[in-house]
This record gives sequence, C-alpha cells and structure tokens, in this order.
Amino acid sequence: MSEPVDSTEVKSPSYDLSKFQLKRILTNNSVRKSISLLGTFPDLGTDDAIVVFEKNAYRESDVATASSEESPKKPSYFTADLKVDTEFINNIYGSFQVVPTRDLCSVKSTVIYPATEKHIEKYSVSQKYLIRETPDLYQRITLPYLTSSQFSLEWVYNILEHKQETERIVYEDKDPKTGFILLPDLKWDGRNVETLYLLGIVHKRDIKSLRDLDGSHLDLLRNVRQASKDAIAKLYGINPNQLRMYFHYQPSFYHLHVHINPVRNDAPGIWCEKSHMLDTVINNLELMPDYYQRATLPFVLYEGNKLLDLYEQELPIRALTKASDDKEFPDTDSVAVAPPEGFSDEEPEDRQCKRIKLGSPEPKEAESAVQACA
Ligand code: M7G
Repeated sequence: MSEPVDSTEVKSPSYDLSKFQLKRILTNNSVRKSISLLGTFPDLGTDDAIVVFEKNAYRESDVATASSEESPKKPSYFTADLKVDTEFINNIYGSFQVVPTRDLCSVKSTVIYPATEKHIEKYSVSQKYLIRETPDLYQRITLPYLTSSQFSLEWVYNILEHKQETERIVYEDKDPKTGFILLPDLKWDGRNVETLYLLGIVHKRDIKSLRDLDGSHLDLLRNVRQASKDAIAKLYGINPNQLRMYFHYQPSFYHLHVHINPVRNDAPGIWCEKSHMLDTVINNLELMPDYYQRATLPFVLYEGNKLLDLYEQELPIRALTKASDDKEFPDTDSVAVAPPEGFSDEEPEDRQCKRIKLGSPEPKEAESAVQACA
C-alpha cells in the first residue's frame, strides 16, 4: 500500500472571471461550440490568463415535458419560462431563437491563470505536422526536449496526494505499483453522463508516457482497465463495453494517465493520430514486452512548438518535398516496417489495389477506393 499522504489543501489563485480583459481570441471552434480567449485579470496584475468557454451538450432531462399542467421536475426547455423569438414560419417550416430558463443557459468555463507561453501555444490555432518518431529520434530529440520543457505536473501530484479535487475522486486503488485514481477530467461538466470524461491517473511516478511502458506494467494496465470499468458501471450505469479507454501520444502531461469516455460520444482528442487504445497497448505488450521501446510512434506537432523546430533542424518537415519520408524518417528500428508514402514503380503487390483504383476515370470513386484499401 502507498505511503500515508499529506492531505494539506494547497492554495489556488483567486480571480473574478467577470473582470477578465480580452487581448485576443486564440481559437473559435464552431463545431465544438467553444472559444479560447487570451487576456488578463487587471486587478491581479499583467500575467496572461486563458479562458475557455464551451456550450454544454444537451441532457435528455433538458427537453423533458410534463404530461399534465405541471412543469417537469428538472429544468426543461418546455416551461412557461421559455422566451421565443420567431424568425419566420413558412408553410410547414418554422425558425425560432429561444432562450430557456437560466438553469439551462450555463456555459462550461475553464481558466488557466497564470498561463505560460506553452499553454497559449496549446490553445492557439496553428498548422499541424505529423512526426514519425523512431526510438532513436525519441532518445535524441523528444526526450531531452520534454525533460527540459514540459507542463508542470503539480496538479497531478495534488490529486495523487489528496490536496486538490479530493471530493471528485470516483475510485482509488492505493497500491503504489498497480494503483491509480479515477476522477472527472477537467473537460467534463460533471452533469451529463452522455459526455462523461474521466481520467485514470496512476500512482507510479516514473512512467512519463506510452513510450516508457513495458511488460512489467501489464498488471498496472490490466488493473486500471478492469477497476475503472467496474467503478464506472457501478456509479454511472455505463456498460463496460461502451467505454473508450486510451492514451494520448504525445500527451501534454508526462505522468501516465488513461482517458475514459463513452464510445458513443466524440470526445475532444480522440483522433487516430493522437490516441492509442488501452486494449491495444495491453495486447502489444503481451505480444512483445518491449514493443514501445522499439516502435515508431507517429504524433502531431503544432506550428509554434519548439519541438517542431528541433525536428526541423534535422528533417525537412514543413517543406513540400515529395517522397522524402523514407530518407528522412528511417524505419530501421521500428517493429513493423511501414510501407513508403506515395507510389513508386516498385510497389509490393498489396499496394496494387490503390494504383488500380486510382486509374479509374471517376475521381470521387477513386478517392473512396483509396480510403477503403488504405
Ligand atoms: P493529456 O493527454 O496529457 O493532454 O491529457 P491533452 O489531452 O490536454 O492534450 C491530460 C488530461 O488532463 C486532459 O484531458 C485535461 O483536460 C486533463 N486535465 C488537465 N488539468 C490541468 C487538469 C486538472 O487540473 N484536473 C483534472 N481533473 N483534469 C485535468
């Protein structure tokens, strides 16, 4: 079992959100209905602050209707409080702007204060590039960079040491080797189980990311998988087979944690270029205990990230050079030797389907065929 923890509450900065002064908009995502803002809290000083607003997803109770004259028990759109502005009604079609009761107008807000340059970069819109990181590139470029420049893990240790977010803990296994804490992610509004987003943060402090995992961590990973499923089924009534559990590579925070959300909800950050399913990771380690020390792992870097400049010094990442990948990203130490990008005359047979389909006269058809056999 783990050492007894010092449960002294740590002090958090205090600010008045309504006094925020905008400097500029970092991102405005109309699909996610979120906006990230850079600014300051002038009464506190000149340090930068980031404020993120995100409209909440609908809960089924928000649209409940009462069968009788009575109002529904929980706040709902369909009450006398609903303010309706009619834009137009044309034949069978109606268009309105409605303002529901105040309880349904809340917006999830996240504040990072004081925000560092790295936070500003993370929340800004920019070009993205894929890096194929061989173990050698990891040792020579990524590892020294992340050791010298990474986000503070203070918030993680505050959770593990029961100094912050203690009342939000959903489940804890205190074993120092295989234990972890399960709790809501900062991104979850905590209200809507449809958009449930939990984090499983391991107690072990020497696993930075997926890259460090090996066969000796299998008990830990299996425990996180099973105990999280059990706890979530018990508390939220979600079928374990409806959960997506995955790691990010690269993560923002280099202390191993698993992201957990329902498969039916497209949570932020589930893209294939960033996520590695816990099931796959466990299976890879079962098949090959040093898989993640030998694998080439792709990951995304954003324009403005210093690591991108470090890679660029060695490889032409931003340049639009054709078929340079093989020379620049040697795959010799990867587990599965990836086929070269682009097409050459010496393609192996299994790539022929792309060439045949690309030769077809309909561009639309060709596109879908490439996707189908890619
Ligand atoms: P990541 O894969 O390291 O980074 O995940 P990214 O997904 O942000 O690129 C870290 C996860 O921790 C993210 O899903 C964050 O939303 C979450 N997170 C970050 N902070 C600072 C906190 C926090 O203070 N409390 C909690 N509960 N979650 C956090």
